[in-house]
Amino acid sequence: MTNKNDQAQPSERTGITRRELLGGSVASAAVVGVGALAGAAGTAALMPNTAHASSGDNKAEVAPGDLDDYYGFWSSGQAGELRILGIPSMRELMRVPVFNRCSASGWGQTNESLKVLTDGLLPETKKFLESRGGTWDNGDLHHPHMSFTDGTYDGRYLFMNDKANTRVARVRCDVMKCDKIIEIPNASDIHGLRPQKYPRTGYVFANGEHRVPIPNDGSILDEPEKYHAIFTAIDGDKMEVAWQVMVDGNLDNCDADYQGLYAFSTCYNSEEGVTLAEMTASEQDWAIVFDIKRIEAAVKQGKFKKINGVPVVDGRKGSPYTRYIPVSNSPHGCNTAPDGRHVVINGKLSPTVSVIDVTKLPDLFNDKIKPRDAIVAEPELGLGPLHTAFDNKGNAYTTLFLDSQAVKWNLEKAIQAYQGKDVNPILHKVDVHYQPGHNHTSMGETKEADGKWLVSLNKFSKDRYINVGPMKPENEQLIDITGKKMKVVHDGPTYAEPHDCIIVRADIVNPNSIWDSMDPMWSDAIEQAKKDGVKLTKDSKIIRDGKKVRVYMTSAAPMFSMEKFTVKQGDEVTVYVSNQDKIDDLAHGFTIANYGVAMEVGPNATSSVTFTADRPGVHWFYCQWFCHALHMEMRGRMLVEPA
Ligand code: RUQ
Ligand code: CUA
Repeated sequence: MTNKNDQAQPSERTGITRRELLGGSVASAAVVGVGALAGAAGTAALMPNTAHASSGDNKAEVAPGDLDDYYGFWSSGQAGELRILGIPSMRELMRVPVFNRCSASGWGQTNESLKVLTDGLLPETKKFLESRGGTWDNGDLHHPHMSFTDGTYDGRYLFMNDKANTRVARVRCDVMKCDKIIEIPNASDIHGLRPQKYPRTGYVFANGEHRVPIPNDGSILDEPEKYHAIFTAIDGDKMEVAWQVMVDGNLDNCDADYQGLYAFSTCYNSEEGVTLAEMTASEQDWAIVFDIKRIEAAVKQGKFKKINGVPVVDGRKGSPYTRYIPVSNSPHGCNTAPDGRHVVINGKLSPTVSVIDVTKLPDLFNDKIKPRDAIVAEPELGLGPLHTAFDNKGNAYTTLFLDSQAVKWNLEKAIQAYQGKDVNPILHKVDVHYQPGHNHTSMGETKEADGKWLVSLNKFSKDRYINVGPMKPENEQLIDITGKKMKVVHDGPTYAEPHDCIIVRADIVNPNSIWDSMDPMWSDAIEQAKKDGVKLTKDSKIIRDGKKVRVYMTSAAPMFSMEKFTVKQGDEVTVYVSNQDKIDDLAHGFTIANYGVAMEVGPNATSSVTFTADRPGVHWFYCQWFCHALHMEMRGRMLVEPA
């Protein structure tokens, strides 16, 4: 195979090539996956891509008042939140705080959110955080993915990883709030995350990226040969670790098959080094295949070590539970195609992607074929292939980080080319701006992929927007893929730093417009009110319990049910606010001036906050959601008597 698809022309704006700008390390690092070509000195460009060919009848414009066809669920990296966008308008609709603190909603301050943020932490982390306010304030959210039933999204939950503090979170799609966060033991830094597609989720697969000693308690330090990476299957219903697999190398991204039999992870650093040079020394790394049934059987038969309370199966090379398929050095994205059969492993440092055929896997696990025999295609697509998305016509769309392009290619043609036929699998390339990482097609990771839209999540926006200073937004481009050629139709700036997104048909997502007043999110409040003889959603009452004071009030526009309450300096005060407005979009808030207290109270919801009243005086509390013509008057006083 030759390298005929490379783009090496200089940019009109800078006069240097994209490759010179960002590809410095590639010529040396590009590696021969089998059948691929090292180095990347390009020949002529295959296709010009500045002219946008006309494409299908997809309409990107959504007029004022019109609704989008899809929900986009976006991650936000170290911003720690989940974002909801409308597609195709690319309008940002909502932010759902998850690993971050949010001063608008009180996430990280309300008792309800603190419970979610702390309940699932490991004992040693709880101890570590004791002197640091009890919770993590940051998280690095990369991969938001919806729960599946029978190969497609089912609208129940969204699951997402925290790379920074080794956690996995779940967002309830009925209310679009995070209801569970668990810390994953034994692993370090959860990166790749995907739900089981079939028969349902089921498991949420999560890759521990970095290799660490187990246990990581200081007894082993600078002995990297004793470090391990851990693959985790979480029970998505209970949000508990079901089992773990110890592996060789570092785990990067993962995906699940459409049969409920296998999961896949890209695995770099087979060298098991700790420096950049060591990690990229060898020419090959792996795609690891996990045999779910064998692992489940091993767990049943007790063939595991219990470490930190969870079963850990030894899946290192040579074990019956895994197979290590050699691919070129440092693969990155891992994407199962909607045909239910193919899995694309993205080369990153190699210009190729490797395609695994899942029908070969039973033979592979029974040692009837060699690992490389599970590969059925390895097309060379361009420089820096990171992630691949799919349409419903057998085509794949891969981001080329170094080339700043999206490449459309055909799976069947790539398979034929691998068999030696003279066909070019590449159908089209389009410039994106700039350096794309993830991409995603509408419904593209489900069997209902519809081939309408592709979003390219570009890491750099550079000159695409008016200058906002040294830090620029990322640039998320919407691409119409209904025609033969891809067409970029919209630029969407985003704040740091979405890695990944999914695009879900709107009819699948049906959130409620108001809360159920007895929602389990505030089960502690419901219980406490019961003990205090208070009707949570109706009563206004102050309960004094030694130094603890519980203030129960309701809100109904434009009033709180209490115009004042009195506490003593030094009291530990908990305020419960139950919003009685059972009306769409009628949220209230509760802020206490000069006390650092602020929280949202959604329609028919209860929120509570606990603080020490250590500042005597008159403190107004007020509603911070503009709820009524008399919103400014929606307030009252907290009187704190000096000690
Ligand atoms: S990763 S740019 Cu964190 Cu999903 Cu690939
Ligand atoms: Cu209630 Cu403003």
